[in-house]
Amino acid sequence: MEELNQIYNSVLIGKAPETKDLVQKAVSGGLSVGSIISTMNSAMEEVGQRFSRNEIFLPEMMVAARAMKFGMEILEPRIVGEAKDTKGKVLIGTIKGDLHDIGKNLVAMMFRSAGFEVIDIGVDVTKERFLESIQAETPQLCAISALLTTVLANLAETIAFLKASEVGEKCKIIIGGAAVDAGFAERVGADGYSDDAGAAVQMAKSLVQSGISQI
Ligand code: B12
Repeated sequence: MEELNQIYNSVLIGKAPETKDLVQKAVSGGLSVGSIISTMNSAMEEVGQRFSRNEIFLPEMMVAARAMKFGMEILEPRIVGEAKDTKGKVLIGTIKGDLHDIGKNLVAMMFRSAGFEVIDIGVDVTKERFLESIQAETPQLCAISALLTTVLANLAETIAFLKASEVGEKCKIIIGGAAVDAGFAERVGADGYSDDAGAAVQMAKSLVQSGISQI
């Protein structure tokens, strides 16, 4: 599909205003939000691979991220819409040492669109801040994003810290992001893992329905 190819290339080379225009045209022309997001995700995947092969460097990765964010600005109101009822409350953040937030923001949008109340506490979040925020906000779920392998120790430590705390029994922890997988999630005692924002919402719904009480 020509429009999707154009969006892919525009994100890949980091043309932010052009990406915004192309995404606007694509949605006006009836293309699905899901197909546009997965196209932009594929472009970011390719950006990551080129970065690993030293074909591009940090500035190129930054402009590509900015382009995807511009595209997401058009999609956000279409994803989030008007939630009619509350399915539960989710607190979300990216783990300490990690500044990646595109995936976290996408997961937050999907939760909002499914009727969850979302408290986004940002990036580079310490275990103490996770705990304080959970105590203050009393969510049923805490969602943690991690894209760098260098932050996996922080993530494991944070999960152990929260599980050993007074919120441990009451607030379930789900994790995701390029640095983690289901095996890691199980080893560190997370209650759930997903590699995809849509599937994360389904998992969250079943965790909430399985009778987790609010703190
Ligand atoms: C964009 C990007 C950046 C941008 C981030 C901009 C931003 N505001 O987020 C910038 C340029 C700043 C950046 C910086 C760096 N980056 Co970077 N970055 C990427 C890149 C290309 C894309 C990430 C992205 O946004 N993808 C699109 C989103 C939608 O996908 P996603 O985040 O994976 O999220 C989806 C799922 O994972 C899941 N998900 C995500 N979070 C959660 C949470 C929960 C609870 C759940 C259930 C699901 C879930 O749902 C999302 C939607 O489906 C990746 C490559 C990659 N393949 O991931 C590298 C990558 C993550 N970066 C990498 C590196 C090395 C760095 C730097 C260290 C580079 C440097 N030398 O400085 C710095 C680190 C800065 C820091 N301290 O965080 C490496 C990490 C390698 C590793 N093994 O650790 C990668 C993998 C690139 C590579 N192949 O080498 N980066």
